[in-house]
Amino acid sequence: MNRIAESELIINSRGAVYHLDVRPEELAEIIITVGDPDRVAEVSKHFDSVETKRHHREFVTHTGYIGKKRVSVVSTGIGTDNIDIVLNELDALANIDFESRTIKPKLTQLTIVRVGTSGALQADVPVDAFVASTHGIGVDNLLNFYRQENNEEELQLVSAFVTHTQMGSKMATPYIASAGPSVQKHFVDGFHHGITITCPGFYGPQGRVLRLGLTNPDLVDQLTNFRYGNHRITNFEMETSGIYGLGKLLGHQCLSLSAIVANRVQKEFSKDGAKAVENLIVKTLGIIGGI
Ligand code: R1P
Ligand code: URA
Repeated sequence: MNRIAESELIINSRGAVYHLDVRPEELAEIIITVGDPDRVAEVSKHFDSVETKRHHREFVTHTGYIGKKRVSVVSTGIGTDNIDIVLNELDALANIDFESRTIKPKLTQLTIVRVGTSGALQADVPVDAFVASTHGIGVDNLLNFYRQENNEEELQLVSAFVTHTQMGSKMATPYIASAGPSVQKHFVDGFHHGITITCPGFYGPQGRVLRLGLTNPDLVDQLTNFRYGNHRITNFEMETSGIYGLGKLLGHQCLSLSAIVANRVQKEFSKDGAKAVENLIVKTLGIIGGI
């Protein structure tokens, strides 16, 4: 069995993984990820009990129980560079033996549900609504560093996206990954469903103009108008494609949920984004508690 070197998997003096500062026994198999570190407590305040609280950099982790179900909530910070760290360290906690530094013979499949905020790209996906992402198309480059595995529909969809947007020559090659079907099937009622575009920034990469000109001023319109069969793009954010891409390659079931705080077509922003996020947290925990 190959031993993973100290430089590749970094374990601190507490026996915890480097960035998250979490030990294997401190992580549950159902994990909610949130971007904002302050949102971790907004989730765990609904737990029946909390057994572990860890905090290192932007990575806050609370593990506790909803009824008999053990759940962790972990903050990722913003962006897929952080998702590379969080997904790899969550998987290491579950699937690498920290004593022998070898991959466990029997792998554990984690359920990972992102509860985040997002900007809608369709007029009929209003502020304060919820989106469950069927796919993440990443224009952020992360998955291009990994050997990807896609089915035929995913390849055709991302190819249609590249043809439609002409992204890929000057920008990173767009990649695609899908939601985990066994978790996705529980999040139907009360959610809009569609493709999420994951960007490497909030302003230019999401077509926002403050003081700088953009290479593609028509980006928002192009994404709004994209169709592939019944698929359309519902929203923009900054983590989904990384979670779906790495989660799939590592064998986990992932779903990205968003509270819509901005509508880029209607040019509106939620009057109470915190309330929309709270509503999504309560709805998500209710569903997870009942799975
Ligand atoms: C940008 O404001 C951040 O909000 C969204 C984006 O994905 C990005 O992380 O998600 P969170 O509210 O979960 O951070
Ligand atoms: N998060 C994003 O990344 N974009 C938005 O427009 C709103 C939240």
